Amino acid sequence: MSSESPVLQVDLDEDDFHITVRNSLRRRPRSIPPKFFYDARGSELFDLICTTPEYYLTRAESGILDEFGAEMAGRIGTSCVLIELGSGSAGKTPLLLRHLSDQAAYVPIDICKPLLLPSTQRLSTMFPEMHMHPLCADYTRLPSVNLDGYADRRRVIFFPGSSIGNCTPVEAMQLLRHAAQLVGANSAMLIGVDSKKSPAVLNAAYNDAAGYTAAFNLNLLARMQRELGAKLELDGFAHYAFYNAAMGRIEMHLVSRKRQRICLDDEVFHFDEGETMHTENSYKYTVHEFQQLAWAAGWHPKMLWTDRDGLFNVHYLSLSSSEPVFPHRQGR
Ligand code: AVJ
Repeated sequence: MSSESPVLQVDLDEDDFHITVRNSLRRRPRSIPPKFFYDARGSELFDLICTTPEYYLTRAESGILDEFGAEMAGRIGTSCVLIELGSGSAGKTPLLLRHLSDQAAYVPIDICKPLLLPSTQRLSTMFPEMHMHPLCADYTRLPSVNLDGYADRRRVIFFPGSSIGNCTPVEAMQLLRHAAQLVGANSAMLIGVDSKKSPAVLNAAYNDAAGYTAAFNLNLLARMQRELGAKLELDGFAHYAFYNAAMGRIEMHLVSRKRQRICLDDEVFHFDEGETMHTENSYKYTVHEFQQLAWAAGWHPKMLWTDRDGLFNVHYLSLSSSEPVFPHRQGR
C-alpha cells in the first residue's frame, strides 16, 4: 500500500486449535492438521529448517524463482493481483515481485498473525508503490478475499514451497478446484511442488542434523501447553519422520517414548509406548502426477520450471484453455 502501512485483516477461528486438539486426542489413530505448527515459534522454526543443508526444497525453489522469475511474470501478467497462500515470512516473494509492475497488487494470506504484518511491511519497503493487503486466515478454509477495486486485474494464486503436499491427493484436487472458483475465469496459478526422489534425500530433509525439524514437530506439544494449558511431558515424545514410498509422502509423527497421559481440560488421554500422533504428510509428485491432478481440478498446465538437479518444480496453471503451452525450462 503506497505510503500508508498495510492494514491487517483477520479472519481466524480462535477456538480451532482447542477443539481440533481435543477431538484428535479422542480419536485413534491420532492426527492433527499441520496448519497448527505455525504459531510465532513454529513459523520461526520453519524458517530455520529452510536454512539447513538437508532441506533442499527452499534452495531449489529460490533458485528457480531467481533464474526464471522474469519469465513467470511474463506468463502471469505484470499487473496482476498476486494472492500468496501461506506467505509466512515471504522470503522468496521478492524474486517474483521485482518483475511485476507498480500496478500489481499483492495479497499475502497466512495463519500466523505475528508474522504477517512485519513481513508485509518489509515487502512494502522494498516495493513502495505496490498495493498490499495482508489477510490473516487459514487458507485450507478458503477465506473470501475482497478484491473490489481490482475488477480489471488478472487474479493469480502464488502457492510456493510445496505446501500443497500437506493435502492428500484428493484434498489437493479439492483445494485447487476451490481456488479456481475463488479467483474466477481467466485466472492463473504459480505453484511449487516437490518431486519424488531417493528416500535417502527425502528422509534427510525431514531429519536435519541441527534438530530444527524435531523442534518444529515438538513445538506442537509446547503450543498445547502454552495455549491450552495441556498437562504433558515434552521429553515423553520424540520426533519421527520417514518417507512412505507406497503413499509417496513423508510422514511426521510425535511418538510416545513410554506409557503416559496427556491432560486437557478435565479429560485424560492415554498413550502406550510407541503410540503416535500423526502431525504432517508431505506428498511428493512427479511432473505427470501433478499435471493430472491439476487437470482433474479444472486447471490447464501451461508451463513448468525445474531446477538443474530436478529436485523441485514450479508449475504455471491457467484457467483459460486457449492460452498457448510453453516448453519446459530447466535451470543451469
Ligand atoms: C511447508 C508443508 C512445504 O512439508 O516440507 C518442513 C513443512 N515440515 N519440514 C514440508 C515442513 C517439516 C513443509 N511445507
